[in-house]
Amino acid sequence: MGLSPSVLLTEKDLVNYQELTYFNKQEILQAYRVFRNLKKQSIRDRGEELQIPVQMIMNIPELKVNPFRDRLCSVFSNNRDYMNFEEFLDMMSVLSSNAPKDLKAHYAFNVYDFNNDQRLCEEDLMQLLDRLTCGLPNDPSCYMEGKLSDKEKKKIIKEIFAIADLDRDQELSFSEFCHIIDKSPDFITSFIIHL
Ligand SMILES: [Ca+2]
Ligand SMILES: [Ca+2]
Repeated sequence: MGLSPSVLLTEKDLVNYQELTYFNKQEILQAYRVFRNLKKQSIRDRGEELQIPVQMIMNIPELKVNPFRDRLCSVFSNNRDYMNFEEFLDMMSVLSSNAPKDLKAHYAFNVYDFNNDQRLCEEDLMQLLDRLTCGLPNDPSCYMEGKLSDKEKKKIIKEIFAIADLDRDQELSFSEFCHIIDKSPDFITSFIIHL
């Protein structure tokens, strides 16, 4: 169902996208405007499908200040360097305030699982805390000082494990992660943005 760069959304597309996302018609059209505006700056036309470099998507105002924007794009795109409209729409839909908390939790877990092994280990949580407190590493535009020391981070992680690591294997499975989400909603505040 890839969209050609020159084609506007049809009524049928709009109906389909409303079924597949948590967006209404206006929100889908708004997402499409944002996506198509990027096209003006640079596009790669792969056959008939419009694809936008992930690097450009990460710089839209809605994502620019999100400390997980590189991970979000990586989780939602099949081709890690480019995104098509459906992938973009899917990402924005999950990030919207309409998306249910358990769906956000599912994607939050994948985003926080930096080494992609379906578990959150101490190393993943260290990176998570760094990004929550300082922003995106190697990006001066959203990086702030005020980093926690390793000792402070380890203390917090110890507390997280004490609450949520039910089988005591020093890692969080998805179901263990959900305990943290229930107790500390801050963990998914990075998962709500508005178009
Ligand atoms: Ca992991
Ligand atoms: Ca565990």
